[in-house]
Formats: sequence, C-alpha cells, structure tokens
Amino acid sequence: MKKLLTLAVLAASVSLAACSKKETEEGAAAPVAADGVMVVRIGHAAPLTGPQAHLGKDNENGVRLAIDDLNARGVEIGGRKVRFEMSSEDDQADPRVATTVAKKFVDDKVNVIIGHLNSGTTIPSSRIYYDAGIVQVSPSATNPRYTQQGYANAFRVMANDVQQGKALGEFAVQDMGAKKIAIIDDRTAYGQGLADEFEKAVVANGGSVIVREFTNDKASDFTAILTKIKGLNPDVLFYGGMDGQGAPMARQMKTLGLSAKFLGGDGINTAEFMKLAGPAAEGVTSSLPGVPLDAMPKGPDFKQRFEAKYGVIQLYAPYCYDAMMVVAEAMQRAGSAEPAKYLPEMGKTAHDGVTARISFDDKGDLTGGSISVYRVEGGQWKLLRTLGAAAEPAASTAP
Ligand code: ABU
Repeated sequence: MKKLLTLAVLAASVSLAACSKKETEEGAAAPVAADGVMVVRIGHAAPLTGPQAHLGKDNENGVRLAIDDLNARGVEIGGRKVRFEMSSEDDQADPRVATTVAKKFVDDKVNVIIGHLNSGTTIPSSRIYYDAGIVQVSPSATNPRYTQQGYANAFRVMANDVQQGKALGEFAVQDMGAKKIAIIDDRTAYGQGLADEFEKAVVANGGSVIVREFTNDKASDFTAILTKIKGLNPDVLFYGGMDGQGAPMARQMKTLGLSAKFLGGDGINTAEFMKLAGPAAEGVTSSLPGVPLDAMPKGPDFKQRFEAKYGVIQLYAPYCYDAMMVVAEAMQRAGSAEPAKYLPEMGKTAHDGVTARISFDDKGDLTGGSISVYRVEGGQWKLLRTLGAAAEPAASTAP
C-alpha cells in the first residue's frame, strides 16, 4: 500500500520540545539544556504495570541501554552535541490508555516514539503519531495492520505475524506432525491476528483446525475451554496470546491430562513463562522473530551488558536497543532530530543491529525477517530451527 503521509505534513507539524528555547541553524526551536547540549527526547510506551509489566520494563531498559551507550559515545547531530533523554509512559497494554499516552507525547513534542509494545496499543496510537508527524518505531508489535495503514512514519524492527503465523503453521504440521489442531486466542490484535495467520498456514499445509476458542488477556482460569478441547483429542494446542495467560494454561493442561503439545508465538517465549508455568513449561514450543542472540555478532555482548545492569532479558529488550540505534543513526545522517528531516533517512536504514541486519521495505517493515522456533528443555528455551531468510547483509548506513 502506498504510504499516505507526506514529508510536507511532517514538516508542518513537528518541532523539538523546549527546555530553554534557542534557534538552531535549521530555524527550528530546539531544546537546549543548561550545559548547552541539545536534548533529543525519546518517547517510550509500554505496559509498566499489570501482568505485562515485566515485558514493558524489559523494553524500557532496552531503550535505556541504547541511550546510555549513545550518550557515553558522545553523539553530534548537525554539528551540535546532543543528549538523548527518555520519557517513558505506562500504556497498561490498554488501547484507550495508549491513545491518551500518545496525545501526551504529541503535546510534549518528543522527537520519536519507540513503542508501543502491544499491537493492540500500537495500532490505535499510530494514527495519532501519523497526524502529528512523529516517527514511530515499534520494537515488538507484530500485527501486520500496523504497517499496512500507509503511514510513512511507521516502522517495525521485527518480522510480523504474517511471517510468524506462516512459520508456526508449517512447523506444527510438518515438524510436529500435527493433523488435528486446536486454537485458543486472547482476542487482542496480536493474539487473534496471529491465530488467524496460524490457522491459514495449518490449512495450507494440510492440517485441520478442529476447534477455535477464545479467552482474554486478563483471564487465569481456562478449565472450561481446556475440558472441551480435551474431549476433541487434538495433537497440538496453539495459543495466540502472552505469557501471563499461556503459563497458567500450560499448567492447567497438565492438571486436566490434556496430552496435546502446547505451541505459541513470541508472546510466550519469555523467562517469565518458565517461571509461571514451572514443570508444565517442559516441552512447550514457541517462536520468536529473528535469529537467536547468540548467533548475531553483537548478541552475546549485548546480553552480557544488559543482564549485568537489568537482569535476565525477558523478550524484546534487544529489539528496543536496535530501534533506538536505527533512529539515532537516521538523525545523524540527516543532521537533524526533527522527524520531518530525518524521516527520509529512516527508509535508507542499513543497520547491523543486535537482532538483525535492519533495513525497511516501503511499508516500514523489516526486510527479510526470519522466525526461530524454540522448545523448553531442561528449564531453558532451546533453539530448534530458524525458518525464513535472515536479512541480507547491507552496506552499513552508520554515520
Ligand atoms: N508480538 C507479540 C506481543 C506484542 C504484540 O504484538 O502485541
């Protein structure tokens, strides 16, 4: 789909926020701190309270580590020394709260949004950022709709759920040998969207979806649904949703004697899932966009440095780190932190990141994203295989 947002709209709508105001060479009002350094404001949004707070904090810390690295390095934009500062907001994984948060960021005139974490918050807030001309990079929202709206300011640094659902559906039928498959989703944009793509891929590969059930992203008792599914004797039970529901579901499957293999997407591929599911986590299979961190040149160093500061990586922290670095590089190449000025550089990204070699297609999606499939063995997520091509190496656009 053709991108709708023109650079002219962006140019008309964005200026930098003020600490104390000072005219730059570009004629825009730029925030300048007391020490004379230009401040670049990074808006970050994720659930920082509630059942997904561990994921939101993980995202926040991923952005924080990138900002710390950039500030320690000493970045200049347009010949001026800058300092990146994060403003982080709790969207509670709630679409309505997310739009309120988005309006606040617009009022605050942040230079970029890294977020939101969930598809259900990223998609409604993206309209607000689009109208305001603020560049948005989601590190983790995988519903394809986000980048199908034609918003030139919208980017995502991981593969989407068309790719993930396809890989999981193929894997269920071809690798797990499943013929009869049951599906539950949490009715969020992510959970339902991934389940839809998974179902298409199951059918395309000759499998059969014998039942579809749904719950919600606050539920904790799945006994009724699981009892019904047990009576149908599926080979695989797929769950489209997050770890807060996936883990008790895995436990309750064991309690009820439901012998189907449990399969999910990136929402359950967390350390928290194993903690909450306990022994019921063993044998559970799930996917995660990208290749394992250990297989990426910068992955082990990132893991060591992140975990020394913030504890175990939950899920998306490395993607948040990459998102921040991609934006900083685009600003440097453009010589400006104004979204209207650095947006054209976002499309030219060729960044050797922690998670992938990042470049974007004309929708703002990561090009060539791959999907890795993991299984819990001995209390750890172990790589089974990586499906799809990783992004081809591209000439770096790092300034
Ligand atoms: N990617 C799964 C979790 C975030 C989301 O898309 O809602």
